[in-house]
Amino acid sequence: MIDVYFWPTPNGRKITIMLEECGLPYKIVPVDIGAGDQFKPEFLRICPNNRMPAIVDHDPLGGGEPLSIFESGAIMEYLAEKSGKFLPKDPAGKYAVLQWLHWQMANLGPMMGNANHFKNYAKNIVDDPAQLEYGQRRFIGEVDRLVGVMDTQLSIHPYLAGKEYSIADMITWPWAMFAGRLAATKGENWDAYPNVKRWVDEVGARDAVKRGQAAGGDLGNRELTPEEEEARRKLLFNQTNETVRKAREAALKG
Ligand SMILES: N[C@@H](CCC(=O)N[C@@H](CS)C(=O)NCC(=O)O)C(=O)O
Repeated sequence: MIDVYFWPTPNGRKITIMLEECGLPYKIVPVDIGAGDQFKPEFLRICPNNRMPAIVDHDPLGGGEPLSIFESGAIMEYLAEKSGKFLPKDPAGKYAVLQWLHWQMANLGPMMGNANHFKNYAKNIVDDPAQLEYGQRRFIGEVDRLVGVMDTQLSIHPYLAGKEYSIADMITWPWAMFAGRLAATKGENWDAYPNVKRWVDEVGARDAVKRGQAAGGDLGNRELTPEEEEARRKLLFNQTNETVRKAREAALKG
């Protein structure tokens, strides 16, 4: 059984989608990131970076003690190796997939996260409209460039790594499905990315993707009070060297 430390966000859903695709049994362990569960000692002992997702495999590849892994890219590689699915074994095929997987981890995910921050959250934090405007221009601009890179690739190939659906598609899809909304000033607009839209729809129509996307969907549904919203903002946007160091040191002592 694999425990998945999870909250229903794009990074969490990468893992439930992959687990559904490869049919490995799993159990969701909720990590309410708005309530501070990512700072609980039991979670920090698994994930030093106080970010979900993470997994603990109680029947790990190679046997032995339960294995814990954090960072969604590493988890996807592990699950592909364990199941023998969605990551070719020949070097050319394998690295065709891994280069796109790392592209998502280092580029699309962080840039979309920052674009979302400046578009939807920063107005409650930043007073200076010029700062807000610059943040939006910088990160939404970079998202536009990255989705353009994807769109060109998907105009040549059905999937990101070529002919075969792989973990590169699964890791990118939960973020890329928001590209039309993030790039548009209002509503949703896919005009600039028709090939990404074709792929978003095609991947989204897979039964396992639907199940992975729906998993844990009842978590995080509750409407927060203004006080809870304020506490959540403080928790998510005020983390420093000192706060994370103290929490992890306490976790390791406990
Ligand atoms: N690079 C990490 C990013 C994970 C990440 O950013 N997770 C967010 C939710 S999507 C989180 O746990 N945030 C908690 C916090 O900001 O304290 C991965 O891909 O696993």
